Amino acid sequence: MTKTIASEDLQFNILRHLKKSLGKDTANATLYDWRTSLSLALRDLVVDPWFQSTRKTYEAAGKRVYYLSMEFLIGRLLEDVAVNLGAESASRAALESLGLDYDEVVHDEPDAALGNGGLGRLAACFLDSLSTLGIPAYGYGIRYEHGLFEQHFENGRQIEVAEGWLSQRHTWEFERPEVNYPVGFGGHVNGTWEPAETVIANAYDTPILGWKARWANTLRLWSAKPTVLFDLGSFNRGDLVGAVVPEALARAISRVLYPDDTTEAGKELRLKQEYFFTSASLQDIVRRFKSEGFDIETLADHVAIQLNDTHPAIAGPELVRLLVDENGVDMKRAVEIAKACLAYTNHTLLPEALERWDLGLFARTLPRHLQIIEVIEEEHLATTGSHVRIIEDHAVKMGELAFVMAHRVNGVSALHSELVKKTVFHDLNQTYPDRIINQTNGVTPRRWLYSCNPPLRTLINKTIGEGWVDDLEQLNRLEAHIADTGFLDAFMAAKRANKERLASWFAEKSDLQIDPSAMFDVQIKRIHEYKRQFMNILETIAHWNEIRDNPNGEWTPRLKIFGGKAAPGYVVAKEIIHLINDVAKVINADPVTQDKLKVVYPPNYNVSMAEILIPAADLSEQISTAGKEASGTGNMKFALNGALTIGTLDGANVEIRERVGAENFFLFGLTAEEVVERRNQHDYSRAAIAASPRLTRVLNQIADGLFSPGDPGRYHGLVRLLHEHDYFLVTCDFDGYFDTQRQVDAAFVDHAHWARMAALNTARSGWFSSDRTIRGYAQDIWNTSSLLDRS
Ligand code: NBG
Repeated sequence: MTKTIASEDLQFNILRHLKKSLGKDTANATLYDWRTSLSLALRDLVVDPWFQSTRKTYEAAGKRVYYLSMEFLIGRLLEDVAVNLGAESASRAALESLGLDYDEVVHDEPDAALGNGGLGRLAACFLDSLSTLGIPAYGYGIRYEHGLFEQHFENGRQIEVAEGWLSQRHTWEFERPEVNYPVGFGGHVNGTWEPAETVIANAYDTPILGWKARWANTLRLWSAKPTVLFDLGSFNRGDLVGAVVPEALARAISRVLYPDDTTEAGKELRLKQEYFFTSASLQDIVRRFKSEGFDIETLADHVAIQLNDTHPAIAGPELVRLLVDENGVDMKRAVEIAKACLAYTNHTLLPEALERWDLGLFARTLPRHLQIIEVIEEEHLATTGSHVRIIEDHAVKMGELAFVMAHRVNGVSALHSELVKKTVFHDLNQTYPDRIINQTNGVTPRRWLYSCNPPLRTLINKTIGEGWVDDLEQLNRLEAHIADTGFLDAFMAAKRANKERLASWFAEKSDLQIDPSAMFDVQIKRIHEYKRQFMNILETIAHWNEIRDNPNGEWTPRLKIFGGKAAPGYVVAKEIIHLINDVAKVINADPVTQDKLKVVYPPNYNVSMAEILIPAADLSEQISTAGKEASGTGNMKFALNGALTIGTLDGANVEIRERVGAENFFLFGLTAEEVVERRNQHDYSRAAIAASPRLTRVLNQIADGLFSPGDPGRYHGLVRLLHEHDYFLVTCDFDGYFDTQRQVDAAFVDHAHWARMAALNTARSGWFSSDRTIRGYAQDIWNTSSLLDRS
């Protein structure tokens, strides 16, 4: 149990850090100084639980989980730490007595945006749950100097600007100069591998504290350094630029996050990043294992390695290499041991996202690994009779490699796992029928309810106590209060408070006046054709048309909120962004629809923005083409915070609907099977457009330049795409979507009924905790358990 933290002590320590760690006095302290001092004062309190957890882990001599991920989309940490320490009110009070505002200080922290979207955020939620559950674990990744780019809008267009979170001191990390490993690239194999170049991976550790500070694990991120800091020879010859080249080349490896979530990067630097962090992590894992004196034969009894997508799939051959070349294990046995340690999570079925490396590039960069992969492939083909190759069409297929080298492969929602079996890994599933399992994603309730939604947290605590925070299924106890109008009123009052908070946030950022009683309809996620922000904005236009046709009708006021970034090279996604901004400009300026419809698209959506938007949402847009969204996790956050979903039968929407009840969910659209059938029909999109006067009208308006008056041709490409190659079936689902939105309108004005549906969404979302997900991984994949002493 945590000790109560007194605000006087905290204040003393804040002032001590201000003076001794930052060298500032109170008269000259900036917001940054105060935030850093508070962070350091709280960080001091994290160290003991962190050490205790490490000690317990060594004592137990059991298994550790190693979560290898190219991405950790963490967001801010200060509030997280304060909450887990139980030091939120003490921090508030300490700052207040210093004349400072806690919320302002907390919001000064830049997001650690070391990820693109769902996959990276899931990794962050998993770290939180591993610590809350007391499962000994390390997260391993890359300490990117520049995280996900900052998004700006210039005349409605997305502009990318480099992000610089490390330009300030990152208070939460501890540099470990003594923990470093060489990572080689290129060269030749003459019996042993002689790499042509080597960089150094240097560790930085961030403690990850669990709920009530009962346990803390470590996130270890690697930074690339050169073996020789400065080429003095070049310098002495007068070549100043040449002298810094080795350093620049080495550092390039951890310089920047690839800003793409679903298309293959295919670049040499990306392959180097993947190998860089995987190799450093595995060297670290083997070193730790050996330091405990265990026999290398027992590696899998102590080490569970989870591959977050194929990005670290090189772990298979790398672990074999370490066992064979550096620990004298026989090749066949090394492959067996590696398989027993490794498991792989698939996060997407999109063919363009399945990593394949050009064989020539791969052979040049990792010649020893290519040899090992040949051995792995040969053994796989010979022992199983399978025809699925790892090396094919002059490429190394990382999905197949990860699959073959894993003892378990999992999808991230029930539907997705079934589709993994039927599609991408159909043949491998026949060969290894027990290997694919499902672990439906989850989200951490600490960040995604407790911290981000204080009004609702307070109401829930008052109604059922605080046990739900680390046992989220307890939320079902709220159901006993569903018939109580007092409870429902309080529930909607909490929602209203969040909407008002958001309205003032908008007022601060722009001159837009928002009416908090309008329905807040939110779609926030990466911009992608399959996620169909395009369909959402088309429906918005159609709705606007109908209001204009009948301005005195009974319209339910709506605020359409969009948020999200497009990959810099994804042309269509960027056009969709531009269109949304252009449409917003026209609609928001229309006096006829003024108080009925508004469209906002705040730039630079990130974790912190999600924390303001989600609690304020009435309606959650989860409208992907069925079969394309592996799971979704935003969908869970919305339901948990009492938003109703409008969505397709895709990803985890299916399970959300099952749990919250079909009557509390707005369903529309083709199913995954129907999507496949429809694509086989001749000219399906033209037929759908012709059958929908509403859609035809909207597309004509766009094509006529109604939203781009000075540049009428601006969206001809987008409109043509829908006619000729509507791969994501926007046209086919449009009418169903429009009609369902009108049902939402009607439901929203029945306040009592809406309140009941919203509260039931919260009450029945407990299963979507990442604690439940991690328990599933621990039991079905890792075979490990909690070391928490619950007494
Ligand atoms: C994403 C899927 C989401 C899923 C997250 C986490 C990638 C490659 N995939 O549907 O698109 O929720 O992974 O599993 O980012």
